[in-house]
Amino acid sequence: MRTAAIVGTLVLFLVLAATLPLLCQADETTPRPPNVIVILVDDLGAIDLGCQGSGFYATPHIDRLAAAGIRFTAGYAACTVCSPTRAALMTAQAPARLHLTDWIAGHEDPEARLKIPDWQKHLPLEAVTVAERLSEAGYATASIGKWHLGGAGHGPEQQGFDTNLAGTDRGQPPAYFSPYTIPTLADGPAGEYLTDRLTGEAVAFIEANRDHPFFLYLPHFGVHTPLQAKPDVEAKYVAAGGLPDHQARAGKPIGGEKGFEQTNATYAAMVESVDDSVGRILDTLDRLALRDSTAIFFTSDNGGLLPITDNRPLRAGKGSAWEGGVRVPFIVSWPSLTPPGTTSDEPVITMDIPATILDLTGVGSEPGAPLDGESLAPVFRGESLDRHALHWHYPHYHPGGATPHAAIRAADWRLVHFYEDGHDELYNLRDDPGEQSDRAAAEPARAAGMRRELEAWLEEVGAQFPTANPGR
Ligand SMILES: [Ca+2]
Repeated sequence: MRTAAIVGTLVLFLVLAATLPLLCQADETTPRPPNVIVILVDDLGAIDLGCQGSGFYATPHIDRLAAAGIRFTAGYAACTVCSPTRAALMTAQAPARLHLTDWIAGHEDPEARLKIPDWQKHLPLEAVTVAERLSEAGYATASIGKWHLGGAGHGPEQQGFDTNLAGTDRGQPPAYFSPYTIPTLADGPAGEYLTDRLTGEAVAFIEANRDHPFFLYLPHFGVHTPLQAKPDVEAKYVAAGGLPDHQARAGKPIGGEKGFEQTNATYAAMVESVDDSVGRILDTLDRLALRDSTAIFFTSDNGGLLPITDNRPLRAGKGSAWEGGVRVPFIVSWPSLTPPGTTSDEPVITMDIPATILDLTGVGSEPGAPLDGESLAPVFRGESLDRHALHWHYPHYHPGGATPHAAIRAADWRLVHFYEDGHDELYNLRDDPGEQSDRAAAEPARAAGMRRELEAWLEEVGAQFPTANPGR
């Protein structure tokens, strides 16, 4: 008891010692540390925003956010499915390094040609998250929305978040209208809409911490299935020529102004509700005079799901080996650092978000922990990153048809290696963003070089590989 009290006092002292220098910055001599907001939309496709080229979905508030900062035109998710990208966002480490390489709980096919590795089905408690680093530095932290990195005992509360609302091991909500029956979120009034509710909780968290540095992680369930939208919003898109979800799949696509077949009015309304959320967050920051002291990151965890949305000109969508599976919107607004209204074609990836946060808040990463992301600070200054390539590794089968593969992007080139038969495909994304013309045979030296670079990276991060399936 006495020992516990002494230890407790010591811990309290250490926490205060670690926290005070940061909190003391809140006086008149130094600006307080920036607040950080990360808005992660689930399954939002690369072309699903007005500022990204959608002619059908209306996203004025996200477009406003982009106009206030940098929009990356070659933004990538760390994986083609949910959980690995979320793990990468929390840790700044690649899914291949974490061995968390598929959506939890994943998909097994005993008849498949290859046997998938014994992968990690929750984010290990030893992993040091950006929330833990910020929390140790004195930030108030909240995760409001989808977690999908493990259940009880492996939730946001165990990974540095003071508050967890709606986060569970589940990858989608049972329902978008209350009663939600999400164990970590009290139901609201009947008919309340989940995206609005999470936004309200986020606004309340910002208001409660207006005088204290905060980290708000807002991983919306929208726009993941089940497709359920507010009827009045959906009606607007029906009036604009779209079709409700139950009709859209069988209906004739109308095509947007750029020929995109984004016609699902239910999905469009779900996107608009997320856009409304961003608008309310921005309005709250303006109202509390916090906009200039708050950094905002906006992205998606994987590409858009076909045929609900359309990722063209990119090939395919969520769960695939192609650009449509991993290209996502990627926007950063860090007042005083990101020049307003700019775009960058620097290829960037999920892990860059925590790396940037840890760098620019001054908090820093856990000593000794490998970082697979880069701080985007040089890009904010108009420079390029000193990085040769981005990498992906998916040693799994996806119900949508993808087979185990890995990929690398260097400059304009992207090589995809398929584990079943060992063949490579090579695409020049500048000439061929839709990955229609495989150049592997025409450029064997380039393909071999990129393959070697990919293999070296997989070895460096300790990736797990699929093996021959003895049961087949
Ligand atoms: Ca997802």
